[in-house]
Amino acid sequence: HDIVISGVGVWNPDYTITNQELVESYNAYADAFNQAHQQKIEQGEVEAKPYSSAEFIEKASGIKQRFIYQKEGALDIKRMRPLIAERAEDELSNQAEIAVAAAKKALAAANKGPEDVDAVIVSCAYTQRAYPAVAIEVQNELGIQGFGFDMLVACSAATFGLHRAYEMVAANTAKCVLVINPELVSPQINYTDRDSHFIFGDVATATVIERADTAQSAHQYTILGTKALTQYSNNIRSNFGYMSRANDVDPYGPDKLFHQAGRKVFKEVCPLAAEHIQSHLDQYQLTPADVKRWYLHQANINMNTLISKKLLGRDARAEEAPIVLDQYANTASAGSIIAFALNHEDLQQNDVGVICSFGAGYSIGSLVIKKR
Ligand code: CO8
Repeated sequence: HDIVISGVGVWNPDYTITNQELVESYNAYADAFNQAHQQKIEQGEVEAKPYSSAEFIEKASGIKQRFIYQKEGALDIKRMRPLIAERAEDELSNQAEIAVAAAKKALAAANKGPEDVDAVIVSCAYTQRAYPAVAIEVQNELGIQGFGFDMLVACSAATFGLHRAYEMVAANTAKCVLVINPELVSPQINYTDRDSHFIFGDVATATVIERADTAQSAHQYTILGTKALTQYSNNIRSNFGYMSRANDVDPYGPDKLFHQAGRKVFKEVCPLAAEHIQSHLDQYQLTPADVKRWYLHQANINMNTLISKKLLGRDARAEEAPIVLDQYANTASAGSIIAFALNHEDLQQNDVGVICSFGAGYSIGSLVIKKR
C-alpha cells in the first residue's frame, strides 16, 4: 500500500521582529552592559559586548525577520526574553495551543476530521513540560481517539516524526497520523548573545499521513521512503534540563540556552547532508536531476546553496529549492515543512520532491516523495 502525506498546515504567530528591531534592542543592551561593566572590561576581567548588525545577519543567514509567539519582553533591554504568563493546569498549554492551530490547518487541507485520526505525534526541539505529553493534551483538545506521544530530535524532529508516522501506518498500528511541530523556541534564545540572537523564530507546522486508499485531499504525496542518520556532536547544544535543580547550577545560565559553534556546524553538516540525500535518492535509482523540488532544512541560506550545488553541480533556481528563512528565520525542525507547505501545490503528477532536515545531534532526516 502507498502511504501519503495528504495535508500540511502552517500556523504563524501574531508578532514579528525585524532584524532592525532586534539589532537596535541588542545594541542598546550591549551599551548598557558595557557601561555597567566598564571598569572590569578595562581591566580585562569581563569581555565587552560587541555590536550586532542587520546587514551581517541578512548576509550571513538570509534572515530578514522572524515570527515570535509573544513579543513583549524580548526586546526590553532590562529583560531580553519574552514575557509569557504561566497558565493554570486546567488551561490549554501554550505549546498545545499552537499545535492545535497548526493541526486544524493540516486536517482541513487533508479533508479529514478528528474522528479520522488515530495517532498524534508532537515532535519538536523542546516540550513545555515532561508529562503529561503535549501530544495527549492536543489529542484531548481535538477529540481524537487512539494514542499520542511526544518526541524530541531538535532540528530533525519534524522529519523523524514523519518517519515514525510512516512506519506506524505501514505496520497498521495507526491508519491516520497527525504529526505536529509546535516550535515555540523563543524562550530558549539568548537575546544577549550577538552570535545567536538573530537565528530563530517561532512557528507551528502539522502534517497528515495515511494510506493512499483513504486519502481524499487535492494534493497527495506518496512517500517513496525515509532515511535517517545521527552522528554525535557538541557543536550545537543546550544544557537545559531537569537535572539543574540537583546540580546546584543556574538553571537559566547561558549554556542552558541554545549555543553553537556555527562555523564548524556549517563545515561538517553540509557534506553530511549532501551525501545523505545522494544515497537516499540512489535507493530509488533517482538522481538529483530527477528531483523537481528540494524542501531543505532552513537554518542558513548559504548552507542550502552549498548543499544543492553539491547535489546538482550548479546553483539551484529559487523555485527549485524554496527558501523561507527571510520571513521565518530558523524555526528548528519546522523549516523544511514550511518550505513544503508553501510550495507544493503547483507540482504535477509524478514530480519528485525531497524533504530533508539537518542540524543538532547531528541529525539528518529525509523523505523522498512523489506527487500522486
Ligand atoms: N552582527 C555582526 N557581526 C557578527 C554577528 C552579528 N550578529 N555575529 C557574528 N558576527 C561576527 C563574528 O564575531 C565574526 O567576527 P570575526 O571575523 O571578527 O571573528 C564574523 O562576524 C563572522 O562570524 P562567523 O564566522 O560566526 O559568521 P558566519 O559567516 O559563519 O555566520 C552563522 C554565522 C550564521 C551562525 C553561520 O555559521 C551558520 O549559520 N552556521 C550553521 C548554523 C546552523 O545550521 N545551526 C543549526 C542551528 S540548530 C537548529 O537548527 C535547531 C536547534 C534547536 C532549536 C533551538 C532553538 C532555540
